[in-house]
Amino acid sequence: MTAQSGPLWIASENPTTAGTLAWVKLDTAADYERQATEAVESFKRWRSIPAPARGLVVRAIGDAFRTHKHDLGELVSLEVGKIRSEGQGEIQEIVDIADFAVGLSRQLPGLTLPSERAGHRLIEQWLPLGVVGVISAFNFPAAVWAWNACLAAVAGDVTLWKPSLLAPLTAIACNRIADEVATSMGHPGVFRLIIGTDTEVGESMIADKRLPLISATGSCRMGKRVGAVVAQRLGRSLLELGGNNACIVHKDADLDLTLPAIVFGAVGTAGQRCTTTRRLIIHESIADTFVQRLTKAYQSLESRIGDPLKDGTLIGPLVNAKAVEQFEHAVAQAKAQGAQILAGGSRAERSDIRGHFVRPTLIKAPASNTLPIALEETFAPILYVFTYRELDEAIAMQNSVDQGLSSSVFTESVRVSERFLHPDGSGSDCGIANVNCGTSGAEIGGAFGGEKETGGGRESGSDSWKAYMRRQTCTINFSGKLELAQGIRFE
Ligand code: UN1
Repeated sequence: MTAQSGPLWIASENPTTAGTLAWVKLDTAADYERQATEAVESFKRWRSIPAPARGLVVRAIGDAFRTHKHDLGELVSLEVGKIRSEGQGEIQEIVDIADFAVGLSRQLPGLTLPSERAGHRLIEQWLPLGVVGVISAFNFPAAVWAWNACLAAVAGDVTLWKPSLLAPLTAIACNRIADEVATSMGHPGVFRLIIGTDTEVGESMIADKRLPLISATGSCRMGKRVGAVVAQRLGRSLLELGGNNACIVHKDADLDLTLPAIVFGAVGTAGQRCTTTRRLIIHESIADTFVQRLTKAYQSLESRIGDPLKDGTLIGPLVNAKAVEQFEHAVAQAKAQGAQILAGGSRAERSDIRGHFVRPTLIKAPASNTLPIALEETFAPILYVFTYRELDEAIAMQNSVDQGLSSSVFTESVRVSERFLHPDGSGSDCGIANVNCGTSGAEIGGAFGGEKETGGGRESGSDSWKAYMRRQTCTINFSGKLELAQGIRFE
């Protein structure tokens, strides 16, 4: 960040080259104030548009993202270092959630409940909520905004988006597309962007009573601050925070399927997804052979580190120099705590690469299974390996971290899988629990989020839309006389 004369500017860096892509002017607290005031007025107009008509606007936005998928995907690759197919996948996730929201716009349901009083109707209706503040992280610089913005738009809300300062160009491009489509259809101001620091803009936003909902994605530390400030004003927050996700591999697992699932989960997006697989908990009887295969796979990945936009690359850079330092810190801690580095463990140093690259890293925990660093979420491609004897022990290990986002078990046994998903809640304690597929790469159709320090929020599919609306319970008396509930007489 630099203070040139006048406003503050930030550089958007290309993590592949460590060079600057562009300079972006930061918004100030005064800019925030203006945006928030205008947003409230935009909301009053937008909420009066019928939901199916709002859905038509979101449909056109989805089409625009279909049209620009290639270019936007490349921009994501340039700005945060995702490999080409993952950059494209990110924009596909926008198209998917737009489609979902369009369908929803014609079926936002209410409820009719039986009244205890004759001649009365008891219903619930869902109403637009207001201006939604969206705080997003660098690792899904477009899709997570769209999860919020598309649902908010069909719900009748206006979105005020504060993106990560590590990915401002992606945010400018995406918001401009949505805003231009909506404006061309007669609805300016529904999609808003504010690019600023946490202190200048973030703090104003989370303390602002005009924003009934703050939806924030990022670190647990950030979420605790957002949650506390929003709770202080009795606002609503939707938090999607860190994960420390594990795969349990049972002795009867189909290892040919398990291996690529774990490799993608652990090293995909260079280990920078909230859903990245960070811990492998494997049955001791198969641990040696499987870990050998995994080590080989990790070694073969070394030649696939490089420019994310080049064909054949599987591992792009970490987002910045600080992320590389955190990676190195975690590896040093693991060594000091008695773990063994099986693959990787250092920066990727090759004459043809200059940016923030590290080697995919496999670390075996000491025989005691005690490895404090593995309880922390390090946003890097580090997979810690633990072993177990009894399934209950594995489930307890998987649940032993502060976060509760995603989890999975690999098994051919219905008993094992049902134990993991037990309806009494004694299995996985995460918001996402999969069988025979990895911890990352969720579809938009399900609710996305997790428990404990992951924050408890749910975004994207299923009934997550409810967070963006307010519920109203209505009792309508058509009996012609007044009757009180609970049989109360007041004469
Ligand atoms: C995130 O890392 O914040 O399930 C979101 C996944 C993606 C979304 C991840 N669809 O890995």
